[in-house]
Amino acid sequence: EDIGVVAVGFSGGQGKSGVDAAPSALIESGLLAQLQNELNYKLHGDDKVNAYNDLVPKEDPPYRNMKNPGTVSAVTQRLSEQVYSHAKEGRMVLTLGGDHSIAIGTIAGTAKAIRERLGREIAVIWVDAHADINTPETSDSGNIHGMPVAFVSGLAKEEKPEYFGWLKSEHMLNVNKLVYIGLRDVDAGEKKILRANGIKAFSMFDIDRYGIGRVVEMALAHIGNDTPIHLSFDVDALDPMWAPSTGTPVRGGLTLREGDFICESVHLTGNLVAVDLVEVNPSLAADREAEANETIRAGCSLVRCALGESLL
Ligand code: DIR
Ligand code: MN
Ligand code: MN
Ligand code: MN
Repeated sequence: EDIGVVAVGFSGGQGKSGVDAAPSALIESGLLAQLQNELNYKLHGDDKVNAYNDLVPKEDPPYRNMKNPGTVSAVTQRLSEQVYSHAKEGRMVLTLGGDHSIAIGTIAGTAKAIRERLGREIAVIWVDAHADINTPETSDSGNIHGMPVAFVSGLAKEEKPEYFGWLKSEHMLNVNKLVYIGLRDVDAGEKKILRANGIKAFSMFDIDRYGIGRVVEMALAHIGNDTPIHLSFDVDALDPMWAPSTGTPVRGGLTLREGDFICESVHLTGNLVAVDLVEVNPSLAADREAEANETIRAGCSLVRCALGESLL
């Protein structure tokens, strides 16, 4: 089986440097070699990390309260083209971030390719402590990694091509095909958006109440059988016990096993078309070496599970 690999060394969707070093850390720890040698995938695409420095404008002042809007727009547009070119060949696409703003590009790319190739809409399973569905106007931080879902679903609209106006209907995600797992830090404005649009979300409360098995079952039932699935996994969905090295850790999260279980279950559907792993930040650890390594190890585990390693 063929996989398109996109390694995105990008941190402009939020304020902390270091998340751009994640793809190389994941690759150096052996992730791609394992996919190739142990899971027998044929890898295409990036063998080194793309920093997209050529796309960074000379000046990038805030626009509609967004920080680095021109940079994030240009990088995600390029990324959407890369992901599209893999997905239209029928490859599953693995994107290693970077912060979660990059999902604007990855989802835009798969949505367009799957529309063209299969005439289908994709579903997105967004695993995260956060909903990342702020519009520029509801965001307190101005960080675009808190807004990607709003942009790819058309809830945040913008005409100017240099500020995400390049997103067209063929790139868009239908919010009925979106489901969240792991939420526990959702802004007031985001809660309004989730409610107003009837978006399906399983919080940590739901996981405690039903258990991860039933939650995943319900999430997959919501999406429907036979729907191509894009899994966007923010490592901060995991409890900081398992993934301490991330920009916005929130206590009370998923165990590593629960995270792996989500990935395994999505793999088992046979409908996975894309995986993002984002927000690993090896430089944000109190006890650097140990905590960074734990987080990288957790990220590798999630990806391997999504690609079928635990199948017997
Ligand atoms: C907050 C934090 N909701 C924001 N968001 C994220 O800045 O919009 N942290 N995504 O990872
Ligand atoms: Mn998050
Ligand atoms: Mn918050
Ligand atoms: Mn996120």
